Amino acid sequence: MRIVVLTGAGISAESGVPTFRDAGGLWEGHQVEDVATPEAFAAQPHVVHSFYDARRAALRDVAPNDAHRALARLEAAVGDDLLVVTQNVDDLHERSGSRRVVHMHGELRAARCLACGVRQPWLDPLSHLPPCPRCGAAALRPDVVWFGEVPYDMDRIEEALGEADLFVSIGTSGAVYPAAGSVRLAAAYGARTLELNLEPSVGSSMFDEARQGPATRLVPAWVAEVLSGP
Ligand code: BV8
Repeated sequence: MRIVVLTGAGISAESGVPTFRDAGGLWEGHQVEDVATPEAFAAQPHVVHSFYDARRAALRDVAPNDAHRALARLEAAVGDDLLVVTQNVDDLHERSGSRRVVHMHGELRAARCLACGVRQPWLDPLSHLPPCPRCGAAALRPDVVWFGEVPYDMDRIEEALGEADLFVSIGTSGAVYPAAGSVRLAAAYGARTLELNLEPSVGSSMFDEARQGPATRLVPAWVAEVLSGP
């Protein structure tokens, strides 16, 4: 059975990573327009850099939770039959042992050079405008996908959705496209669809089944079901 899982901020919430839209979430600290758009970066690069520098540094204080670990267990059991597509820019899927992870909105622990275009792992701050290791230009930006920018790996994601027997959405409000359109695409190609979320998302009604609860309870239970199934 081929499974595609889409995760959002809700899967990292119990690890202590703030979500975007719940009370006290990241967007509350900053207006979306202030930090997650190329226009904001062009107008006030230091505000945007400090927003991402703070989130990159905060990764050192968080750890994967039982939901991330359950997905890594599932991948260990089914291998290439599972693909995790994440909207998250944290590295908790990788740190829990998942190998097959697509970061459609990029990663905090990477930088992209606006001069030579190279994308590279990056763990340090960017706000002091360090030189690009490849070309030397002081032109590095966070390697995340902002509003109005094209998400990464859309071809691979759409191909996987087209071949999926089961699509599971975990911890996302379904507010942002094209990620939020994944359930419709998967269903159109005949996949069964399941939502695991703290509360019904915007698109809950598009799923064959929607379960509510914390990811650290719902995801291990669902993985146990899959691993004990036929
Ligand atoms: C694009 C990276 C063209 C950066 C992010 C008008 C209508 C429709 C669409 C648009 C429109 N105007 C513009 C658009 C397009 C726009 C968009 O969708 N805007 C929205 C706001 C209307 N999209 C874009 O610009 C995208 N690009 O469209 O390009 C294109 C498209 C396709 C092909 C070619 C060209 C790019 C969007 C990417 C933006 N970057 N992040 C960063 O991280 O700073 S978005 C960011 O918010 C996340 O990555 C995620 O995608 C998104 C939503 O966040 P969630 O992960 O869902 O988190 P949220 O807080 O919202 O929800 C958390 C959920 O978890 C909740 O439901 C909660 O109940 C639940 N939860 C909480 N705790 C738990 C839990 N669940 C379980 N357990 C818990 N413990």
